[in-house]
Amino acid sequence: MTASLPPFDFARFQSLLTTTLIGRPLVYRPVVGSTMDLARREAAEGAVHGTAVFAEEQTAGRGRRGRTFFSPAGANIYVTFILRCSLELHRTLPVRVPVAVAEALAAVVPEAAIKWPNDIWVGGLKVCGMLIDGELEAEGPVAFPGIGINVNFDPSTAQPDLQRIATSLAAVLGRPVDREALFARLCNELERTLAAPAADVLARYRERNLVLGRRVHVSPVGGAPFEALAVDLDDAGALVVERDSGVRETVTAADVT
Ligand code: BT5
Repeated sequence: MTASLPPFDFARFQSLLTTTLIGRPLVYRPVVGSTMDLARREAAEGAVHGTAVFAEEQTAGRGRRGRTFFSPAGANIYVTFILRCSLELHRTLPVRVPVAVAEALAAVVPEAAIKWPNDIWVGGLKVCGMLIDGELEAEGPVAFPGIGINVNFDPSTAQPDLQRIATSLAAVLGRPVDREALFARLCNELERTLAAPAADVLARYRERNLVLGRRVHVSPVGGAPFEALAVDLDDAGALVVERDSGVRETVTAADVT
């Protein structure tokens, strides 16, 4: 399968990139363990703000809480950005990154929506997962948003436990998707969203989310699971929920399994 894949079209990607910083430079690898680890190494060696670490395939792609993110070759997108940003901006990345990704994907599949805290779903199936790591280096804070998008390869066709969980954009559309154009759009959206006022980004999140106004199941680490109504989102990406008793509380991504 790998041999027949078209190679990454750098010229096309670059011609569609309108950013000044995000996606410049692009560190490209055919195969890595995880782009999260390679991005950390690149940052430790001085990689500039905006660098994108991109792989065709990951042999140890990861999700939250030690879970695996299945990352086969197949013209998908597995990328970690290196963002040298203030702690203030870093705090809001759990809102900014999903908004940028969802808007980029929605240009291809309009129904793409954010499933709090870190997925993009289409028709009840996951097409994208995100993970945001951080590090305090001597030169300042660095954030590592990692984004995995099933663009042309549907992982559920190769991984039986992802059936009824995952799909790809191409499977939804019934045709191949221009991955380089999508990736350039993602970089462009990310640059725009990082610069936008927090209130605007929150409004965009609310427009494109699958959770607000719905009942959610919360499984706090070390606490009893409960059901509640998701009523709002704060600017750091925590979910405000209302229990049946009327009591409101804030739930973070760490509180859900
Ligand atoms: C995530 O975790 O969804 C975060 C995924 C982040 C992946 C990117 S790829 C680039 C960068 N490098 C990395 O190593 N990671 C980042 P979580 O919410 O924990 O979801 C993990 C769960 O999603 C798994 O337990 C599966 O149920 C499901 N899953 C695994 N692979 C998938 C895939 N390719 N597509 C959709 N769902 C998947």
